Amino acid sequence: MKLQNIDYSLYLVTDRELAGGRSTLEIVKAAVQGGVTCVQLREKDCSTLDFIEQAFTIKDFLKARGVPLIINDRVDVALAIEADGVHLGQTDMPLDIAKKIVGDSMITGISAESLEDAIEAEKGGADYLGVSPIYATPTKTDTAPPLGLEGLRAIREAVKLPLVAIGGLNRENSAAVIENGGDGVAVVSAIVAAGDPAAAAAEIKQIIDEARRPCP
Ligand code: TZP
Ligand code: MG
Repeated sequence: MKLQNIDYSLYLVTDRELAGGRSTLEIVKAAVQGGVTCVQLREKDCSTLDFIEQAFTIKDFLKARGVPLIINDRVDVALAIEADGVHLGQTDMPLDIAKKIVGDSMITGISAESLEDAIEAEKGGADYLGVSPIYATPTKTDTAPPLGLEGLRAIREAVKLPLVAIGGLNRENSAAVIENGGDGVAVVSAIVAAGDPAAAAAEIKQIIDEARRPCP
């Protein structure tokens, strides 16, 4: 059965290229210590064997701490390791086919690059949306045009699903994401490339938590 009530507040997306020689497990451990609430394992250039072995190791670490693990792109890898979820972009496996394959065993997240994508993914039964990108980012350059906070707000008004914003997010702009309808902030470089990923995660987490608190 898929997990319910996932806390998407601070959603780490891994990237081994930006880790400065540190292992993905090391980054994940530090990020979770800092307060990351959800982890997506994103591997673009490794063998299937490497992906699966790494995913099992990271799953063991996260499971013991109650932090969900979501696999990027690869429905087969997500099933193989019994991940908590799979995340699919607009040119990955279509949602209806992925749902046929994974059934009710895991959550499915969809990258929405437009209002239309968001509405369609909600209709199709996605569990959450990655709203992408909010800002242009050197971490991923083959993106749709940035949606900005206006685009995030428009999607917030149109769909009920949890919205996890991604693209150029960091301690400077995470509060604005929450204030404009985001349920979570997804981050690659602001944590993975940080000298102290635990401290970077803790700082962004605190900013998110404070942005949620009602004004006194
Ligand atoms: N999808 C849309 S933008 C992006 C992904 C995976 C990369 C975000 O990276 P960063 O370093 O947090 O801007
Ligand atoms: Mg993808």
